[in-house]
Amino acid sequence: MRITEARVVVTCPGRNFVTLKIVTEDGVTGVGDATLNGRELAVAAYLDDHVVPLLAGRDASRIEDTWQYLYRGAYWRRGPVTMTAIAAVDTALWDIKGKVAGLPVYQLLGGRSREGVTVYGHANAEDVDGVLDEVAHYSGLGYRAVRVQTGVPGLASTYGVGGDRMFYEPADAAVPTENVWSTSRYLQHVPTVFRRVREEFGPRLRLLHDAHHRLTPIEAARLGSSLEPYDLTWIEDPVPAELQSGYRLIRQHTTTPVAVGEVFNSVWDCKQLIEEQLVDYIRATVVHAGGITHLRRIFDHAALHDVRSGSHGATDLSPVCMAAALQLDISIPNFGLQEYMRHTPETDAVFPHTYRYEGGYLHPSQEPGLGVDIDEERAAAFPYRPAQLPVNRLEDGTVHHW
Ligand code: GCO
Ligand code: MG
Repeated sequence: MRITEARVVVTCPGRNFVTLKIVTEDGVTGVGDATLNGRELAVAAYLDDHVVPLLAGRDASRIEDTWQYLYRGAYWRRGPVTMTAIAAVDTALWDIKGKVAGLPVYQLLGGRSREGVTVYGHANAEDVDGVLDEVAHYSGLGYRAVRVQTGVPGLASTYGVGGDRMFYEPADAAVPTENVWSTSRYLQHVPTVFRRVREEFGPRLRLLHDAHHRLTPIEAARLGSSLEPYDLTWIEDPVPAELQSGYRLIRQHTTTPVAVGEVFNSVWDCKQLIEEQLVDYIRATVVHAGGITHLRRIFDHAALHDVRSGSHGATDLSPVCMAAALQLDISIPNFGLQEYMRHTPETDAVFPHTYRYEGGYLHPSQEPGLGVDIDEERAAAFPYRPAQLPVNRLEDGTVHHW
């Protein structure tokens, strides 16, 4: 079954998404997400200029061979742009394989290992009272796990807070917005928030927090130990992901579990953290870590070391990525949690899908393939708009991690 065509669709139904659609000689189509927030056109160009010309005439059934061909064959390996482009091809080929087999992709991955995919939502607000309302809202929707982020007193803006609460979107300007950050204000504030949330909601609700790469290892160790009384499921990205040995120091000081990986692109980025058991959850995604084929490899490696999955699921990952993520989440033995930020109705209309939320779980589509598509006519009505993620500065003006 030969590939006859592959096209890259860039659309902006409220935010930018890049999608690859592959068509076979029998008219079977498959889709893959290729969105890299703030760098969308780099991946679109990589696909258009360097990948699409190689696809025509290839056998669509040879997923592994195509993955190796694009990874090894490029010589210049890894990195977010390359791995996102490979992921899009890989995801689209799994979609095609499922459709040809007449099975949802998770059946090809070994079938269901659980009844549903436990998700966590985002409770974001400027202050503690606001965040208590948001946690109540998610808990009312049936969520069993909630990520809690609030504004920090004395700082004008904070990661994770702002805009529309159900549809948080940080990539908000063509030239990056600048935020101001203070680690000391943050470290003093966060434990007070979780104390209130636990007092209000009791011990059962799972609570999570994202430090978004901003701390040094010893600061992260302090955050972890100050949050121990509130029994968090994880603190996420406590230090910049490049600093893998820094996780050893965090581990020496706290039993608060650690999650990392949304900016990782391959098993090589995860290897040390997994093998030394320096993290508890690995949060790599289908779209940024080489597709279903490679993310499965990462999760299998993690399973050997009792590390669980906790895949990134922000709104900058399209419903195509979510549909693919759920196929893996439902099938792997070491699933942990799946992040779920709702997409806007405009985005849902551009990407019709049949995965569904019910009572704290997402359920993958039962249709052959991934159960998601792109409506190219609707997509064309939303042209690309330049939008970048913010830049962070310390109070004295020094550029810091965002
Ligand atoms: C998360 C992430 C996001 C990222 C965003 C960047 O845990 O959901 O940290 O909020 O900032 O996906 O593109
Ligand atoms: Mg995060």
